[in-house]
Amino acid sequence: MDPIGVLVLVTILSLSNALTPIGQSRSPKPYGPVPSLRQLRWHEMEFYGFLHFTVNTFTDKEWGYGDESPGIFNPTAFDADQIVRAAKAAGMKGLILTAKHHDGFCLWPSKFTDHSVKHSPWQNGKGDVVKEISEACRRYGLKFGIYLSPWDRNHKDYGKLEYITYYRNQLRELLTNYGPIFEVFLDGANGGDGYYGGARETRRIDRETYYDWPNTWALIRKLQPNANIFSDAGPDVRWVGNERGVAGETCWATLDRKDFVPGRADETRLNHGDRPGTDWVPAECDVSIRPGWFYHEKEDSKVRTAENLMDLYFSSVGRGASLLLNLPIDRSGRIHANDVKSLLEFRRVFDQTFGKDLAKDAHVFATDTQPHHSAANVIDSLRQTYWLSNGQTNVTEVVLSFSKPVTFNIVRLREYLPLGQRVEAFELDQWSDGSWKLFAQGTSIGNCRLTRSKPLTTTSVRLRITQTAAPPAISEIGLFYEQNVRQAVSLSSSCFKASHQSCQDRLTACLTDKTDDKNHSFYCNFRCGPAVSQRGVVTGRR
Ligand code: FUL
Ligand code: CA
Repeated sequence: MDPIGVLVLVTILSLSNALTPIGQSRSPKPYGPVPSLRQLRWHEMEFYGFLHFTVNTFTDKEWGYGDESPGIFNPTAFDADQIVRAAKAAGMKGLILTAKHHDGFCLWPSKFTDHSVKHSPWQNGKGDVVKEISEACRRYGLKFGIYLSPWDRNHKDYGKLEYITYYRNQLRELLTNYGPIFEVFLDGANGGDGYYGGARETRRIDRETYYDWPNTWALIRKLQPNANIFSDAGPDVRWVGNERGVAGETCWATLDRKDFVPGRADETRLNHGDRPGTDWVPAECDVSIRPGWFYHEKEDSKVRTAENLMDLYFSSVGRGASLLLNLPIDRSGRIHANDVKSLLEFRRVFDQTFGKDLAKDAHVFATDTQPHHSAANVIDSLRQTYWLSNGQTNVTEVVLSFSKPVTFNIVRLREYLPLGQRVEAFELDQWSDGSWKLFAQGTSIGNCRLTRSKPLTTTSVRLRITQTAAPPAISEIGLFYEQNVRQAVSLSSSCFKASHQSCQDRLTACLTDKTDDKNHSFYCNFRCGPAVSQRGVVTGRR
């Protein structure tokens, strides 16, 4: 391992209470890239929310052109507590707010522009959405993050060097005045037509050089060392390659980061990650609870159901990624009742499912272990304890046996991340009629792997690690029972049917949605269309 790797591991082992191995005499050798402490904390969050709110909420658009008057931003009953309570009730561990979307309107009274809440009638120009949401997050124990769109269709200097100074000035405000920030979300949409201070023209930028990302990342590190930086290229968290909430069936937390540039993404590679990869850059699944990111009354009947949200949880968190679920703030300045209803129902189903871990009563045996890392560590509910095999047998396996039969249909596996992502393939068997029968198999595990099967009733469950790059370090094995499992719900919205439609079908369906928004076809191409990785051209990025 290189000296930086050693330093990271030593830091992790000495600083992190939650992840410090208990009763360990010497540290086993990690495999490949390992997570930083900030990434480990992020992994533990798993499910958090996005809040989209700007002038678009009042113009009924998804992308503002940049010429909207701040005068139209006027929520009638803005209630940060209601918003944060809805997120908390759903089980979210944090919220990321669009402090500035592509239209350039700022939800906080930035010193560097007049295009902000200080020129809105809301709270007589004295309001600050960033302040109110960040403070409510702290009151309710949620972490707070920001989205600051690099693309700004309002600013006169967009495309010139001066704009980079403006962007960094704004970041400085957001990262110094609003408390601890857990994630800075750097969006990949870049350049195209816009108002640009009245020029009303198309501006193209060079995605590789224009933003000078390394220096902006350094500024974020300096101001908020614990903040995870998200972009198409990390460096801490990567885009999963789609906005449907679906990580690859195989999804490595590792990536060859040098091959990626924010705003120019190889979606397939982002979806799966790279093995063994040069850097630890796990995936985040950003997806909306409605077809759009912003609130539109016509989508009140298109809110995802609790079952659909459960499916999203399995296809994101259940594949080692995180779930960043968007909740649009409505024109009153609250989360709409329909969305709250789905969130509460999701939480009820979630708790009913994951509230009882049936593995807790097991007797656990493994083919081989290393000192201080016994097999019993996989059922103690602690991520920082793990079973470590010595890799001296051909088949590495661990068996959970029960004195009375258990019935389950979900298995949850977790690797001990500070030792790197080691397992490459596994199989699960149940003891049935006097022999082992295979019921699930998979590849990457990482932070979390969920397998769903038909209900099984058995006295023994066996995990076999069939391919691994180093002796496996498994921190948790859980067994759960999900009642009333339904088929994945398909919603009426064209853009949600993504997973079982071809890109072209999705695009056609999206375009035939009736709307008076002149940007709609542009937006459909962006959300549903094929990827076009042409530098500086915005259409069809995702
Ligand atoms: C995209 C944006 O263009 C959407 O409007 C939304 O903010 C989504 C999270 O990211 O790139
Ligand atoms: Ca454990």
